[in-house]
Amino acid sequence: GADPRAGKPAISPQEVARHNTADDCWVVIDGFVYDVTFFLPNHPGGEDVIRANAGKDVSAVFGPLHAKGTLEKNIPEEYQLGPLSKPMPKRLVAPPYAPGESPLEIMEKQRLRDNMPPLGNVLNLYDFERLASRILSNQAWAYYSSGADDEITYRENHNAYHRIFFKPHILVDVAEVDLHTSMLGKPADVPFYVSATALCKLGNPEGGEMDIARGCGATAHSVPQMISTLASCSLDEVAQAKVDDKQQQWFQLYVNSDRKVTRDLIRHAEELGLSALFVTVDAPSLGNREKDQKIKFSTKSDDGAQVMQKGAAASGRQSDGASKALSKFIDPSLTWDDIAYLKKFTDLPIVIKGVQRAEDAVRAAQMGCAGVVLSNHGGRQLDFSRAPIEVLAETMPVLRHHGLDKDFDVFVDGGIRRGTDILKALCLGASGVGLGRPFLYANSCYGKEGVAHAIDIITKELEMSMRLLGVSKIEDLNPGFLDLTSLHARSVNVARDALYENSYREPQLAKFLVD
Ligand code: 173
Repeated sequence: GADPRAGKPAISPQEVARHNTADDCWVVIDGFVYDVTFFLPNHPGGEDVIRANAGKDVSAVFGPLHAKGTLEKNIPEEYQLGPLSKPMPKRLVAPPYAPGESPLEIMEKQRLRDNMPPLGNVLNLYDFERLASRILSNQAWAYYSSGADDEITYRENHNAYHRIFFKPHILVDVAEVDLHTSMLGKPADVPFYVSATALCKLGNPEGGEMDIARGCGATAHSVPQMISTLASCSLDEVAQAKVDDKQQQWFQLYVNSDRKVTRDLIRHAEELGLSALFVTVDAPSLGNREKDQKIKFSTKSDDGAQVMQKGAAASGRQSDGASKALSKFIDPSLTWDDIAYLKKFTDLPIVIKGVQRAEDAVRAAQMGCAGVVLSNHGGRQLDFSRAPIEVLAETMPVLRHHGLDKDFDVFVDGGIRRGTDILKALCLGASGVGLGRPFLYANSCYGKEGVAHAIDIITKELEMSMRLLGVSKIEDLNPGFLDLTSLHARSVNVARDALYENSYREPQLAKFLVD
């Protein structure tokens, strides 16, 4: 239909600037003026952030946290006032949200961004992570990197891979190594996918999730992309960013307390050709991520000293932050009955994401789900959840015992950084593995080229490791290639993983104002 906003008269910056109070609050977003006065109490992220920017151009604050179409959906037409006649003066343009960062630090990050090493110098996934830790805004780094509580599970997810060793076969013809497999009944070039992560625009404000779609289709191997319910690009934008038709996109679903919203979302995903529904079940409430919370109420003075912000933020009211605000719609009363309902509602294959014990995988298989993701949400939900690779070793024999391992895909995600990690999961019976953060970091540092390079890195690592293991086809992998003696011995000593540990940032303790 016609754009209802077309033909509205232009509004001057001076006019916008006059409406700068909580009772009369206008803002500019991407060259258009909105009256958001009525909307203030309904803003999921709280009133304060809008009120603090009344009468200003807030595009840089708004952009990374809201998908396209958010305004049209939430602001009635009569409050979409009209185009801005000319740019707002600089003092009335809100800078990107940068808690805890001095102007000097922001400049330094920009300098680093302008001087990124050539992609050829990025040898492994840790390199992306290391670079990202230097150039991301404090907000993005805190949000992306954080795990729950003491981040024991976050680290255990990766460390558990250290407790598995290989038993290679020798003198096998590995001249050709074939990574082709199938996932959810469709052919797949490689046995891994980009897992869903919210808010990709925090790290890549221009490309967001669209650059992940572009990168996933840019290499010789097409890689499936799981798109988050909380993507910072709209589903349409990410679907349109696909490079070719054989590229798979899946939808990660958070079930909304308002089931109509969820039904509409699923229909929309179907219309856009998304080919599977991953229902996340491990986040009835958002985990306790303290790095993420801390950043919301800390700020740094120019000399670099951490100080607590005074006023509303220091009261702790805002310390929930954007992710907590965005998660309020997730239905904590979700049960297996809802899964049965979703199964009836859609013909898309349904995969339960966030399974942490064998019985639940069995139950998902018995009720006709297409698969499960053994996952603890990248260590961001329940701390002391077990590592997915350990859960996989427990689950596959149980599924086989019940005869439920055929036509049922078991995926794992969390802590995967190397081709050997993937290989271990495949040997244990995984149909494929998901990587989240590594792609966030690659996308944040280099956009779609970074995503494509990350895919190349993992693909090459996997291919080489298979060759050295003495296997030429995915289907020939089995647990017989693994020494699992230490898998459950969580305190076993193995060689220090310097690359991993060097890119791991320790959380900070509370500081006094005078520190
Ligand atoms: O892990 C997350 O951060 C996540 O899943 C989420 C959930 C709700 C809002 C934002 C992010």
